Amino acid sequence: MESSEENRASISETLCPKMLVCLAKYPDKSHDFTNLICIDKRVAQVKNAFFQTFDRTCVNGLYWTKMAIPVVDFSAMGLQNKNQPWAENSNAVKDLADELYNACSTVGFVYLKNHGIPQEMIDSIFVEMDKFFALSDKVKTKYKREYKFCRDGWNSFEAESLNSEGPPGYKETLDLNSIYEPDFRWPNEEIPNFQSNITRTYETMTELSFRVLSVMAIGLQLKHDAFAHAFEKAGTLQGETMLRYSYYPTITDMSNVKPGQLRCGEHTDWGAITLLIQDDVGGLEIRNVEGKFVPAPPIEGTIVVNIGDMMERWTADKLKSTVHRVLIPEEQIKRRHRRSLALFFNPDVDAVITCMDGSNKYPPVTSGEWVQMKQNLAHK
Ligand SMILES: O=C(O)CCC(=O)C(=O)O
Ligand SMILES: [Fe+2]
Repeated sequence: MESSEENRASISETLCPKMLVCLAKYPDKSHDFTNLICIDKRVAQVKNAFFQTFDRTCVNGLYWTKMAIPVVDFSAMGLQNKNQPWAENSNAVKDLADELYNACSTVGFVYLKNHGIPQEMIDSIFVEMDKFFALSDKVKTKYKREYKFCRDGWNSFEAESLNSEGPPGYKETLDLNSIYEPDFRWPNEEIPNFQSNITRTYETMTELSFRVLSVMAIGLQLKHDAFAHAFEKAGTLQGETMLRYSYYPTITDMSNVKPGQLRCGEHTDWGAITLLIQDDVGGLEIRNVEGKFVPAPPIEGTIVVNIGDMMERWTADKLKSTVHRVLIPEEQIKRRHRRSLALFFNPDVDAVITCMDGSNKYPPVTSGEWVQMKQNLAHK
């Protein structure tokens, strides 16, 4: 940016505990910085940001770039207001539904802020999960996921290729699906209170997912409960919802990395919606409509929601399931371990996914058949 333009900018900076929040004001409105996010080693949080790395601008020594992924304020339906009644035709909910629809029908990814999941809960779940990944492989093997007949448990290092064409992801994961079944294998012996802590988070994320689905349904001009009936068995063997913690180990020696290997290969998610909470390391990228991968950096206090393949089918392509991946950072210093927590909020095994607009664009398929097919590809 030219220095004359730079002088017109008045940017106030407030240091948050982990993040620099930059608020840009252009008195003459010649530049709208509400859609920009600050980069340059520090990540900033700006209302409704859009990110495109190829379009970088320097203002007052800070680099700004357009965000590809909208940030939507979920307050009207956030869990912090869950005791207050809400009306599907209130203006606040309708506006939110429009914003969410716009994001999910174009980008397929959105950040939600003011979602109402307490930060302490998120922090404590990362602590609990890290305890699991710190166990020896011998102990973790007690909880191993056996693919043919089980959707729960630990996937050892490099066990999964989400991009079935490419090498396996440089990661381990812990999958929790049928957590309400009495014989669920909880590592309570090694990690006291693991079950109660994880269950509490699972239930909170599930509650938020139902709210997100309600808002999506309204945005699609459907009744708010149009999707809810298909998610009644989450947490049982008849459910397909899965909580997954991904642990991407530190990469100390690049010679251990296979050609073309990523932390998580290029893929779309298989199910309805995914709620994703990442730590502060970064590396997640999504493919934009021009086919370019653009960063989806961590933004403190937000969670990412993205559309999966089943939701795309269900809505006859109105909502978009977008390809994404997690990179291995080029710089050594960034190759420290990374973690993410995802709730794949998926319809029950026997739920039949039929195009909601009655178009028959895709033949009906059960959620169970669909997930099984995808899983077989990822774990050949
Ligand atoms: O770790 C992440 O940020 C994303 C992982 C992911 O996309 C997945 O597990 O489906
Ligand atoms: Fe994914």
